[in-house]
Amino acid sequence: PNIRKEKSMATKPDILVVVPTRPKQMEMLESAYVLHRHDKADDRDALVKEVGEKIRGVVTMGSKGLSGDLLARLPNLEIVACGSVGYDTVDIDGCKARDIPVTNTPDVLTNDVADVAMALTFDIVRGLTRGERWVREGLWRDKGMMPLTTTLTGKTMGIIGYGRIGKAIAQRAEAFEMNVAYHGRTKQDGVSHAYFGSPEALAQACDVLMLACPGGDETKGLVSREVLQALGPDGYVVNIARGSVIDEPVLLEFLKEKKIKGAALDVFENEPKIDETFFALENVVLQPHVGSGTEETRDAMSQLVVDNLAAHFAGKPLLTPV
Ligand code: 8YV
Repeated sequence: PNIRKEKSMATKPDILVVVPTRPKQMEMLESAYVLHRHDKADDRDALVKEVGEKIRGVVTMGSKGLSGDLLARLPNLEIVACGSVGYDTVDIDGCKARDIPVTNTPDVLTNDVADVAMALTFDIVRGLTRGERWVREGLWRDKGMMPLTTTLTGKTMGIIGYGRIGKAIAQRAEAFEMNVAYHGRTKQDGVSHAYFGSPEALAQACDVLMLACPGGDETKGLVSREVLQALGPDGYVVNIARGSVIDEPVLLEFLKEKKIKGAALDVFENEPKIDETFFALENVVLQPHVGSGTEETRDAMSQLVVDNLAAHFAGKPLLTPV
């Protein structure tokens, strides 16, 4: 029996864990595979040198992804299971060139991310966390009422990136009696919301510019000086996508000089060591990348990592290939 056990152990595929899943799913992975913990290794380079050749799968998330350098050191890699919907940090071109499938986690996080998008919108426009500070810091007591804010009713939300998450945000905005317009690479059929052919045109037409598009090279700096200028001094920007979508130094300049009214941000360049210029600004709401951050949703995202790997090693179709 010992021999049989050893043999079945020996056939377990070797997996490199760049970013772990939730604990329950890590246990599932531990029983099905031989895990090599890149995330925990003191000397990552030595680990990859030692096990790189035998790695058949990578488990990761958007925060770290899979770099081209690391990919090149995994010559027998068969699959990358990314535990987030965004995979802009995975070297997709490198994977494509080697026919290595990549999976992500669409759908399961849509509602939670859209909830945070709407909460951020509500917060920056109605001044919720500002009001919180007003109370806590004794300003209510010492100065009286907080300055009035702005109504959401009847305002227009312009959504850049009209995919699953963008549409779920649109639904929520409508529940707040906002108008909705969108910009994406193409005008979508069967959609009642107004389409704008450029980010500038959308920014010009809306009060709240909502970013819900993928990150990566294609959308880098999409929200440029011109777009923020078009949004104007009464406009707000809300970002639940990726920090890279906004030209951040320009955004900071516009916030400092009040050339836009405010920004509510769940994502930044250089997370978690974000530009500390943000800390001193009154006209921002800042969140530590929590869009999908509920236990239920993170479990579901982790389960997709487990299920996609299982499908791959069973020779079955992947559940959520990118
Ligand atoms: C993750 C996300 O928390 O799914 C995504 O694309 O941004 C988040 O759900 C993030 O990628 C953590 O690494």
